Amino acid sequence: MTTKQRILQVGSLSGSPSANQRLADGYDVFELWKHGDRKAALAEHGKGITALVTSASIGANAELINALPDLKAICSWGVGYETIDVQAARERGVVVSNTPDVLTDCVADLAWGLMIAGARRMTLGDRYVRAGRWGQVHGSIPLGTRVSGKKLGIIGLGRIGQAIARRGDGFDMEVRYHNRRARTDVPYQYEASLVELARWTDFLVVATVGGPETRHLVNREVIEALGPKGIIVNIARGPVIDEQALAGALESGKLGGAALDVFEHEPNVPDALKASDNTVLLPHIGSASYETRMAMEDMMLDNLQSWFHSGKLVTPVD
Ligand code: 8YV
Repeated sequence: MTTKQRILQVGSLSGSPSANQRLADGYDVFELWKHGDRKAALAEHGKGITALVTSASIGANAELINALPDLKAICSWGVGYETIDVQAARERGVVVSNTPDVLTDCVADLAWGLMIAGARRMTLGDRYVRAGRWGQVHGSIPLGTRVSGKKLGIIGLGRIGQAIARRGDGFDMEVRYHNRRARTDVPYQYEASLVELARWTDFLVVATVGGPETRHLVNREVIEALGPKGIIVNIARGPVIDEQALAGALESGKLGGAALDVFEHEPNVPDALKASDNTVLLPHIGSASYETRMAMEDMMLDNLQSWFHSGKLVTPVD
């Protein structure tokens, strides 16, 4: 009989089809989230644990990393890793993996779904039909705005930003982007100024990484440059947009609309965004298709297995 390797799982991966079960089947899992006093639990059980599993939303801070004296690897389920203190891990010689590529298409698809839903008022129309208002009142919902042939501005032209841009071809859209630096491997025009990109575009899609360096990158000035006819889409991270400024601009009519999958303080969504007819609001479901969540799960488990077998991760970050 082979003894199972011991790992620490920070939180339940309930958004994954079978990750919790596969981890429990393959490993001796210490389930940290089931312990009320996390500090005491780590002090008692932390020694000897060499690998931990977490997710983009659950993360792993420096306190956790440093409470595990034998930790060597962090395997995360999710592509974003701003919630993992990679610097603290690096200082301790701990390697970190994420799940890139496998969710790119689903997140890009959702960005387009949001863009079209926002422009064509799809969720407003849905509410109208469900409320039995179709045929009861004169007229219909207010006219939306055309998507095909319009201008598409993308913030962050990484893997997901590029997948969003490629889909713009099918809609005859001109694409420009803002990024930390201009890319030499894409056919789209770079805008060094985010305000200028917002002023130029019809749809502004946020696809950048999260974390302190992009917090409130989309501020009041950017939002007002996008203007009363512009629509902002966010499939990246909530804090990239100043949510208060966004709500204020929607209320005062200085911004046309917002279609959002992510929020500053998830799962809390400001009442002003919920009250607006010009918003589309989703509960952070960019990667939430069965196929993609399964592929993320496979990749996280592959990293864990590879690290135990060879000391190497399959998809290390950086
Ligand atoms: C995850 C995500 O569903 O991968 C990411 O970075 O934001 C989503 O795909 C979720 O955050 C996992 O915790």
